[in-house]
Amino acid sequence: MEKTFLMVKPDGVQRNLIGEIVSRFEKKGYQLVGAKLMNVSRELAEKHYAEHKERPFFGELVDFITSGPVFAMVWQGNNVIATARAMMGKTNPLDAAAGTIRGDFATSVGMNIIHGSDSPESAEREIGLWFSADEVLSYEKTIQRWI
Ligand code: DAT
Ligand code: MG
Repeated sequence: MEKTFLMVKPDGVQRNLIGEIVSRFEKKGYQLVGAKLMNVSRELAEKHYAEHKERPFFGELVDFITSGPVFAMVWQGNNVIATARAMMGKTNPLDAAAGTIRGDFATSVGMNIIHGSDSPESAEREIGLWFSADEVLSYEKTIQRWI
């Protein structure tokens, strides 16, 4: 079953949006298989955002993601990587449609509430970076046959 890495960023944690965000993915029919509230080291932040290291905003991005606790998650389900991205909305919240997480809760690209893996390759890399194998669970939910 497809898995993705999602993270409520420090702004989302401070703004009490963990429950709202978890609820959206639960209600959609996705299954939470790993989760932890954690502080992020600069080393982990720099590895996570390595693809952006030449961008002018890289320093700010690392400062922001290490500025307070994040809620890191692994979610599982049908087409979860692309569908979670659609549920998040565009990177710039001002371009994100109403009804998406960024469209509903954010106004600045620097503080856009949530991260989600953008491809199967990044999902595999990011799950491996943020979670050890024993922190990602495999369990049955009887409701799954209705989804
Ligand atoms: P996404 O988070 O939608 O995958 P991304 O991978 O292009 O977007 O960028 C990672 C994060 O970097 C993004 O969530 C917010 C920040 N960011 C992107 N473009 C930015 C910009 N032009 N100015 C400031 N921060 C930016
Ligand atoms: Mg990205």
